[in-house]
Amino acid sequence: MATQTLHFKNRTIKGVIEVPGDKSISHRSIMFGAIADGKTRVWNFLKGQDCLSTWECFQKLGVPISDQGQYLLIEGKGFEGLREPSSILDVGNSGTTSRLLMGILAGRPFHSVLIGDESIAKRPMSRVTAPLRLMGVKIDGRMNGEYTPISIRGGELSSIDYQIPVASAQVKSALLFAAMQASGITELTEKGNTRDHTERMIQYFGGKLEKNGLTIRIDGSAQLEGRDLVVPGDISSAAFFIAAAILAPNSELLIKNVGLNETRTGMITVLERMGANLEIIPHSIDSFEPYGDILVRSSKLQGTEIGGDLIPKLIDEIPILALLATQAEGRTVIKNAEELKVKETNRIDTVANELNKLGCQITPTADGLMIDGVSRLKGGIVDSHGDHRIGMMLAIASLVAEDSVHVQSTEAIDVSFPNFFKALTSTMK
Ligand code: SPQ
Repeated sequence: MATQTLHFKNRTIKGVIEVPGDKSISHRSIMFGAIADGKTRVWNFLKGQDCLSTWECFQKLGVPISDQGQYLLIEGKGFEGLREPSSILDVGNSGTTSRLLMGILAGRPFHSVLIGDESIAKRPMSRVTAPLRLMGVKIDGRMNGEYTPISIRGGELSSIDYQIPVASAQVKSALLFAAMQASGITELTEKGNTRDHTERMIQYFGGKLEKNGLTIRIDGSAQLEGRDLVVPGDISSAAFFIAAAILAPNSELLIKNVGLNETRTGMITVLERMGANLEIIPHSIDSFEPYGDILVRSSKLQGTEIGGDLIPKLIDEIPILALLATQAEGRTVIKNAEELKVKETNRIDTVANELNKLGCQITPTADGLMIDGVSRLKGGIVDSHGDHRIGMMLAIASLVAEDSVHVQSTEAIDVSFPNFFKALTSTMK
C-alpha cells in the first residue's frame, strides 16, 4: 500500500499541461475497434489500469491489439470475430469494462465468465443482467445475477422496448451493444441524459441510430468499419487540475485538448455559477467529440445547490467539487446523487469521512452531501480506500491544508491517471 505525504500549502499552480486521454472514450475505442471490420488506430489512448483491463479482456476474446508507439492498433473482424475465451475475463476495478462487455458478449454464441476486484464484487450488475435476460441471454451471477462473478452464454437476441430505471451511461451502452446484435428495432429510454460517447461512436464507425429526446432507436443490422481516432484529454482528470488552480494562490493554468462533450461538462457549469475564473476555448477542428482548452485562475467561490439533470453530467466530479465547496463561502447542497453509493467506493460516505478527518464540515445525506464552508483544513492521515477519484481529491486537499496530508492507498490513482503526482508537481511553483 503506497502512502504519499503531501504539504503543498501556499504553492502556486502555473503553466500549460495536458491530461491523459479520456477513460470512457479509451474503453470504447477498443470495444468499437474490436466489433468493427478492419483496422482501428487510436491516438492518445489512456494506458490506465481500467483501460488495460479492457485491452486484456479483448485479447482473450481473440482480438489482435498492438501498441504501435504513437497509436494503438486494433484489428477487428466484426462481432463474429470474437472467440470464446479459454480463461476468465478479469475486469479489475472497472465498472465500464464489466457492464459494456456484458452487452457485447450477450450476442456471442459462446460462454464467458467475468470477475473483478473486491470493489467490483460489490457493484450492482442486475441493472444490466436484468434487461439482457429480457433480450433472451442466459446470464447469471452471484445473488441471481446482481454481483460478479457473472457467467454469460450468449446467443440470439430479441429487440426490446425498455425504460432504463437509472441514469447510467454504462447500462445504456451495454444495451446498445446488445441491440446492435438483436433482431428488430430496440427502443431505449433514459431516465436522464447521460454521457453519449457510445452513440457518437456508433455513428462515427458507420452505424445508425435515431435519437429523440431521451429515447434512442437502433436496429440490429449494424455494420461497423474500423476508424482512426484521437482520444481527447479526460475532463474528469482535468477536474483535479482545475480545482488545484482555483484553490492555490496566484495561479493560472492552461489545460490543453480536453474533451468538452456537453454530457460531461456539468462541473464547468457549476463552477461558473460558484464564481470560478474559467475560460473555455473550444477548438473548431472537426472531430467525433468536441474538445478545447480550459484556462483556470485562482478564484473565490460561493456555495451552491447541485442536483437534477446536472448530476449525470458531473457524477465523477462530485468528490473534487465537494472539496471545492469546503473552500466556498456558505453552504453547498448536492442532491439526487444516490448513484455515488455504488461507485468504486460509496462516494457519499468516503468523501464525508475522509474530508472531515482534515477538519471539513460535511454531512452525508440520503442522496448527496451538505457542505459548509469555508473550512480551515488541518493535516492528517486519510485513505483513498482504493478509489482513484478519492485519492486524487485528497491529494489536492493538501494545497489548502495547514500541515502534511498523508494519503494512503495512492496506487488506486493508476486506474485513470498514471503519473498523477508527477503531473501535479510539474505545475507547482
Ligand atoms: O468504470 P467505472 O469504474 O464505473 O468508473 C467511473 C469513474 O469514476 O471513473 C465510476 F465509478 O466512471 C463511470 C461513470 O461514473 C464511467 C462511465 C462510462 O464510461 O460509461 C459512466 C459512469 O457510470 P454510470 O454507472 O453512471 O453509467
